[in-house]
Amino acid sequence: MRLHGTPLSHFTRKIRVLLAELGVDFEFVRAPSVLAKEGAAYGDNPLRRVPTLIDGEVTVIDSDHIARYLVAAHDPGDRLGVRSERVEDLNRLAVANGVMDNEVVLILAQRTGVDVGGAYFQKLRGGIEGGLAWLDARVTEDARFDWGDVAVVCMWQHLEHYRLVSLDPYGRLAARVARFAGRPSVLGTTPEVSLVEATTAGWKP
Ligand SMILES: N[C@@H](CCC(=O)N[C@@H](CS)C(=O)NCC(=O)O)C(=O)O
Repeated sequence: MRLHGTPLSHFTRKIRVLLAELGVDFEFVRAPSVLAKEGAAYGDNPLRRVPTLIDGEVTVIDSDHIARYLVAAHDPGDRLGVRSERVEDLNRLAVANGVMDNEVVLILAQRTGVDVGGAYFQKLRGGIEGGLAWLDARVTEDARFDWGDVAVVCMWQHLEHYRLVSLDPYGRLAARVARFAGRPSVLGTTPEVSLVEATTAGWKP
């Protein structure tokens, strides 16, 4: 099984964390960048995004769909609640994913020399802050590490890495992330660890 992604991709990291939690081996195929023009760089995802999972003849795109595919094959009991249909879980996932989407647009715009001071980019930043406040207000004391936590941890540590917005106002969310930060699946996939691993494996951005 091959997972196409980049070392710092937060959407790809959701799947790396899930695979580690499920104890499933895979080959991590690192794309040089998410600005490559050819679909081949993305495991033939026509949208030119990662992650893409290739399992024999099967190709799965989109992190949440990949997660569902993996759970169906490897974790019928769905211990992380990947397939939850509770509205609270769906909304939490949508907001964490949406924050990550906004980050991607801002980072790629900046990286390609676009002026990110305009109204649209300000709105995206507002969406990140609004999303973080929304998530912060809904943090629970639930001890279980679930699929929403996977998304939130990947979102949060990516924001910490890129420092797009101040994270100071979101103390409850920070505490929720800290609660799970020591799990091997999380520790082994942080942006910092991922960059070292990738460089050691000969990856060049
Ligand atoms: N909804 C997709 C989003 C994937 C996504 O946006 N991935 C980023 C990397 S973290 C990407 O490849 N961006 C390239 C682009 O948007 O052009 C998923 O959950 O897999």
